[in-house]
Formats: sequence, structure tokens, C-alpha cells
Amino acid sequence: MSKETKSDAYPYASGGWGSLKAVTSILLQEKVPLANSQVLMQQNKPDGFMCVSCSWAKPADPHTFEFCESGAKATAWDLTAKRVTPDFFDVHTVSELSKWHDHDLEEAGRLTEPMRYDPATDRYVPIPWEQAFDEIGAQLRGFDPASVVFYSSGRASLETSYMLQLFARMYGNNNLADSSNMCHESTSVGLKEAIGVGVGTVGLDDYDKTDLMFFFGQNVGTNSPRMLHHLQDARKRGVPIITFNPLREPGLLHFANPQSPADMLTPRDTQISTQYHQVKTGGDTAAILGICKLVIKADDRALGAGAPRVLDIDFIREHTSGYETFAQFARDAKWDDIERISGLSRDALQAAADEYMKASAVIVNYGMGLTQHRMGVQNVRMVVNLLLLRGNIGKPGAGPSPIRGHSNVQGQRTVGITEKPELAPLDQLAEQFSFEPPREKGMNTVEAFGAVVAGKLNAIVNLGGNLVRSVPDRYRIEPAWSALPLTVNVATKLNRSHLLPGKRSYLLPCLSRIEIDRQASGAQVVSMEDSTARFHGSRGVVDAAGPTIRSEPFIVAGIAKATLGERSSVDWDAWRDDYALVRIEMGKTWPEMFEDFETRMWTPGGVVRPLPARERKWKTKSGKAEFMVPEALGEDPDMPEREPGSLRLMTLRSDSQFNTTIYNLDDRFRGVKGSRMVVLMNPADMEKRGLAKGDRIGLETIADDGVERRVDGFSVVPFDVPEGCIGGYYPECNPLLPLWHYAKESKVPGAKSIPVRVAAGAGGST
Ligand SMILES: Nc1nc2c(c(=O)[nH]1)N[C@H]1C(S)=C(S)[C@@H](COP(=O)(O)OP(=O)(O)OC[C@H]3O[C@@H](n4cnc5c(=O)[nH]c(N)nc54)[C@H](O)[C@@H]3O)O[C@H]1N2
Ligand SMILES: Nc1nc2c(c(=O)[nH]1)N[C@H]1C(S)=C(S)[C@@H](COP(=O)(O)OP(=O)(O)OC[C@H]3O[C@@H](n4cnc5c(=O)[nH]c(N)nc54)[C@H](O)[C@@H]3O)O[C@H]1N2
Ligand SMILES: [Mo]
Repeated sequence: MSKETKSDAYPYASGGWGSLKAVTSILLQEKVPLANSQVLMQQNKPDGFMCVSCSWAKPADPHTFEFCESGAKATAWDLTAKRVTPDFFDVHTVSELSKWHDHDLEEAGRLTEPMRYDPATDRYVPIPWEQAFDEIGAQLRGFDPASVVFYSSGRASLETSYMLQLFARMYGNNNLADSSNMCHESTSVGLKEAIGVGVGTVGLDDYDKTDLMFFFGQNVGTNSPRMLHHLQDARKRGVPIITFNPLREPGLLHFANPQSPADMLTPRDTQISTQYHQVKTGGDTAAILGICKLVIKADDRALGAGAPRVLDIDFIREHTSGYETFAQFARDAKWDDIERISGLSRDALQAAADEYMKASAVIVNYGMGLTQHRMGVQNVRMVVNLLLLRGNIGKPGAGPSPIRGHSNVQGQRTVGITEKPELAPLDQLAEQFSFEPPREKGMNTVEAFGAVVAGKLNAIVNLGGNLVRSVPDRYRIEPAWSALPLTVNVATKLNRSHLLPGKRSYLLPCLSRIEIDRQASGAQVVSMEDSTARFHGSRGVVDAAGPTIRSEPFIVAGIAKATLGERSSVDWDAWRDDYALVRIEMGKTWPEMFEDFETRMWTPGGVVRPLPARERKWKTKSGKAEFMVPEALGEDPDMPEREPGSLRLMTLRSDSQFNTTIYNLDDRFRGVKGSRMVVLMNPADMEKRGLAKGDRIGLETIADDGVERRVDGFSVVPFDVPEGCIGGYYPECNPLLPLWHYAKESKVPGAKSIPVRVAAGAGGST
């Protein structure tokens, strides 16, 4: 049965005074000068800069403070007064720095000079920009293009991304891996097959019109907090919110808006989730199928009784294919299976189905809890099945809303950062730039790291990211990464990946989007795409963190020119000096999106990207929106259900991190303090294993590939999570995640269902 929502792990609702205190303390921690802290007022405003944290939509009529605790932390992190200058490396060797905590590495401050690793002294030493470009270019020219990968981490602007994809293709490969490969690629694959566009179809205005919302596996209070404004407004209108999440997440239960004095001064806070279903991890396909089954059954009954239909039958007839086969599958599905796999009772699913059948416009929000599974693409397809039953796509107030991660991860794919040649306009690029782009499929992130481990890669060029921390199988990745002939890291801050230099390694410091980017033609602006497919301009507002730091377009242009030389028809210097020229080329490549972009990019609320599915035009194989019959009810093919004591580990984010960037060791919402080496466990699972709160344990992965994957030194925290499911933190748990444990169709690592057991032995002491 669905439970009454009540939070006890965190005494204050998400937002609230705790949030305000956290913002003040990070500004102090980073010694951000008062003048710079005013910058927060320009965050996500139509003429300001777009937040460097999450990709949630930017409204046309922003709040006075259009930022959240996470965004304020991310801004303070970039505006820090601390610097990592060449002197820093005089004092610290790379071997010594390897012993530092991840937090301390980034906390050391902004990188200021281009550097090259010197193996003789085990230090990074400064090198002039032009020399760095020449050396990198010469090495890249010497490699087979198939053995080089270009990774982007989701922050870089549309302009930078367009330049990078063109450079890679002129160089000779489609090896354009990016963070989306570990994130929402299950969405890009699943939605594309089902509705013909690989992105969500809702805009902010739909949140004002919806009359029911679902949340599957997305932790809004921590990971996209600005969205809480819209959720709160919706709740005030009486819109129910139904959440499916194994953990009782305080950030999904209650909300107090720190920017509303009324909310701050009254003890009463707003309830977010009106129903909270603690689905077992990996059980969403079964749960959604249960809801669909109940809706179809109600429709069968209505049909029999001559009553009004429950399904939107006109929509199904006109706009979809595959309904009958799916409906029969749902009718035949056994409640025993649905209840066992989802961990939810039929009554609980009936409660959700009842709300669904009452609502005329429904949004399904979802995140990593659906995509990062072996059956991640199927989970996404089940969301579509549910929505299609009542015509909830392509009408106001309704649709799928995948909540994307990095601030421009969606946009990077839009402008050609993809390893899949069919998704890039290769013919158009060929004509526009007079070259023959490679047509072979490139490597995504998992494939690239397969090649790293196999010793088949010569180089990785990273536009951001911290791959030795963020990819699976850390213990296998680290030695292989250090053996790479060349690593090039474009970064704002020092991280673990820079401390495992390849045979040749370059560390190239770049500007943050918050900073004023001065080039020969004057201060430059850039653009990005938010999670609701709107494009926005972004203008830097503070001085650069140092005179030798360069912008990402400058760096990409420099490497491209040095590598391609006469082979390229592009005037990289001109693009470097004036990004408007890049936007003009984007407009030629995709006139429907970027024509006249120079002026349109400042449209308050963003430029709406045309999405056929919004108009109920389906660019799918059948020309209709497609129902899909699930292959299995969601049981993970890697999960040894029969091994006694096996557990499914979900790797999670806290509110004090942005991916591999750790702001501090607390997880305020979940009530965890001072350590990230914890395992959140159901008290019954603790009892079965004779464990008490605070006991030290190790975890090991259950796999039969002969590789030992074990991490020690966790302490046990009792938590409200279903039996058999446990939670730990990303990236600390990544050594437990096998590289081959990924969603079949999208290759997104199965970071939310790692089969593990509690390891025998003391569990270590660190
Ligand atoms: N502050 C902050 N903001 C961020 C980030 C950050 O690290 N910090 N990262 C950014 C990025 S790149 C991304 S992709 C997004 C990620 O944002 P989210 O999608 O919210 O990702 P996670 O925090 O990894 O996990 C989401 C939720 O999934 C639940 N879950 C786990 N397994 C399952 C399951 O099987 N079923 C269901 N229904 N739920 C499950 C977990 O309990 C958790 O609440 O956030 C972005 N924003
Ligand atoms: N186990 C587990 N693994 C996961 C996940 C999970 O939930 N569980 N989530 C996955 C997901 S959703 C994602 S998106 C990936 C993210 O993985 P990565 O792409 O590797 O990302 P980040 O941790 O965001 O990268 C942080 C680094 O980027 C650099 N940086 C910051 N800002 C900028 C900038 O403006 N420009 C440049 N060039 N560099 C910058 C800084 O040096 C910083 O150290 O991790 C994935 N890995
Ligand atoms: Mo992500």
C-alpha cells in the first residue's frame, strides 16, 4: 500500500533554512569576494549566464533568485579565490597529490597555466599555449585516428561542441564519446525508437497545465532543485505527485522554499509526493506494467458495460502502433510476478492507476533510477507505453520529461557530439566544409574504456570530466589509463584523472562559463540547450580567474589547427576570435534550429527547438508512436537471484557533490554526516547479517568473470529502503561496477543495480 509521506531522516524540509546556510558556508569556504557573490543574481537570467550545474529549464520570468543551493555551490566552486599555479606543482609531486582526497584536489583551486607532465621530476610544468598545441597536434597526426577518442563531459557550449565534432570528423573518426553515454543515453535510444525524438517533449508551460505528475528514479531536491518552484506551484493547484523510488528520499517528500519568507517562517511545509512507492531497484518495468494492466482492465470493463472508454482510443488508433500486442501482454502478466519484481502490492499500484485514470494531462519525470540499469531502455519504453494509453504525449500539460544532468549535455548531442554517424548530418557537413567525414560508427564511453583496458587506444582528449572516477571498474581502468600514450585534459580544476598521467599528458586550464571571455573581436557569448529543449544565450559576468586561462573554443581551435593544418577548410583562428561565425555555420547545418540565432538566442525562456513529437508527428519506423512489449519484467540478467544474501547496490549522489566533484562529505537530506563511505541498508538486512549501525563492512561484486571487485571500509547506516536493495555513493563505489554491466541497447552502465554481497572479513578500517 502507498504510505503516508513523512520525513524523519532530515528534520527540515528540502530547501528551507538548511539550504540557505549551506549557500552561505560554501561562499565562505571558497573565499568568494562579496562583489562576486552578487553574481548569483545573474544566474539563469535571460541576459546573464546559464548555471554550470544542472540542465533544468530557465524561465522567461525568473525569480529574483533563480538559483538553488546546488547551483550556488557550483558557482562558488568556480569563483573560488584559490588557485593552482605552477608553484603548487613545485611543492607537490604527482605521486604525493595522488594520496590526496578527491575533495582536496579540486578544493586547491582553479588551474591557471597550461602544463605538461614531466616524468623525470614527477611534476606538471608550465608550457606556452602554442607549444602545447603544436606538440599535441604532432602526436595526434602520428596516430591512427581510429585509436583516438574525444570525450566531452556535458558542460561545454553549443559552439565548442560544434567545433569539437567537426574537428574529430576532419581528423578521421566518430569517436565522440560523452557523459550522456553514462547518463540519459537510454532515453536517447528509447524515446527515439518510440516517439521519433530522443529528448523529452514537455516545456515549462506544461508544468502549469498538468494535472498529475510521476517521478521515477529522480531525486529532485538534490539534483534539479530549481524544479521545486514548479512542483510547489503544482501542489498548490492540487496536482498529485506520485513517486517511485526505492529510498525514502527526504528531498522528494517535503519542500520549504528558502526564497519565500512565508514558507520560511511557518513550521508547515509543503508535501511534495502525495504517494510514495518504494519500488525495488530494477522493478520499474514491472511496476509500470502493473499500472498499465489496471488501466487496460478498467477500459475492458468500460467497453463491456458500454461506459465511456478509459483509454484515449482515438489517439491510440490514429497515432500509435502495437497497442493490441502490448495490451494482451499486460492482460496476461501475472500479479505474482509484478508484485515480486516491483516489490509493490497490487493495491499500491491500483492507487497510482486510479490517479492516472482521473487525470487528463500527465507528465512523467524520470532520471538515473530508470536509465542506469541493464533494462534501462526498456524502462524508458514502459514510460512511453503508460503515457500513450491516455494520449499523454503531444498535448498541453503532458509528456515524458527526462531530467538531464549536465547543463549542456542535451545540446552537445544536438550539435553533433555523437558516436552514431546516423545521428549527425554528415552529408551536410561534407558539403559545407568540403571534406569526406568518416561513416563508421565511433566508440561511446563504455566502448572507449573497453579499448583502453585492451591497450588499443593511443589517446584521449577530454573536454572536462574525470573519467577514472566516473567510469566503471576503476581498478582495471586506472593502470590502463596511465599506460595511454597521450592524454589531454581540458579542465577548470585538478582531479584524479590528471594524476594518472599517460606517457605524455597535458593539463589545459579553461574558463568557466561564468567568466568574461575576451577574444580579438571582443567579449564572447555562448549558448546551450536545457532539459526541455530550449536554447539560451549565456554571457560571462566576472573577470577570468587568471590571465593565461583560455576559453574552450580557443583550446579546441588551437588543437584542431595544429592537428589538421592544410587538411582543413576551416579558418580556426577566425572562429576562435569570433564565436558568432560558429553560430552562422550552425545555422547553415541546421537552419530549422539555428537560423538567425545571433538575435534569437536571447529570447527570454529560450528558443524552442522544433520537436515533431510535440505536434504528434512521429519520426519512427512505423510513422506512429510505438508501443513496446517488454522483453522481461525487469529482472536484471546479471543478478544472481538465487545466491543467498545477494544485494542490489544503487550508487547515488549526495547534495554535496556534482558528480565526481565533492563539495564536502555531508549528505544533509539523508542525514549522513562526515563520511561518504557508507552503505544505506534495510534494518532487516542488517539483522540477517548480524550488523549494527556503524559496523564496518566490505562489499564485493558477484560476477563470474574471474575479476575481484571489492571495496572495504564502509560503515552501515540503517535506512528506509526495500530489503535486498542497498545504497552507496558514486564515485566511491565505482570499483564495484563491472564495465560489461550496462544497458544492452544504450551501453549506459548499470550503476543502479550492481549485484553485490557483503564481503567476508573485517571490512577494513579506512
Ligand atoms: N547537486 C547535484 N546535482 C546534479 C548532479 C550532482 O551530482 N549533484 N549530477 C547531474 C547529473 S550529470 C545527472 S545525470 C543528474 C542525476 O540526477 P538523478 O537522476 O536524480 O540521479 P541519482 O542521484 O544518481 O539517482 C536518482 C534516484 O534514483 C533512485 N533509484 C535508484 N535505483 C532506482 C530504481 O531502480 N528505480 C527507481 N524508481 N528509482 C531508483 C535513487 O534512490 C535516487 O533517488 O543530476 C544532475 N544534477
Ligand atoms: N557509479 C556511478 N557512476 C556514474 C554515475 C552514477 O550515478 N553512478 N553517473 C554517471 C553520469 S550521469 C555522468 S553525467 C558521469 C559524469 O562524469 P564526468 O563527465 O567524468 O564528469 P564530472 O564529474 O562532471 O567532471 C568533473 C571535472 O570536470 C572539469 N570541469 C568542470 N567544469 C568544467 C568546464 O566548464 N569545462 C571543462 N573543460 N572542464 C570542466 C573539472 O576539472 C572537474 O574535475 O558519471 C557517470 N558515472
Ligand atoms: Mo549525468
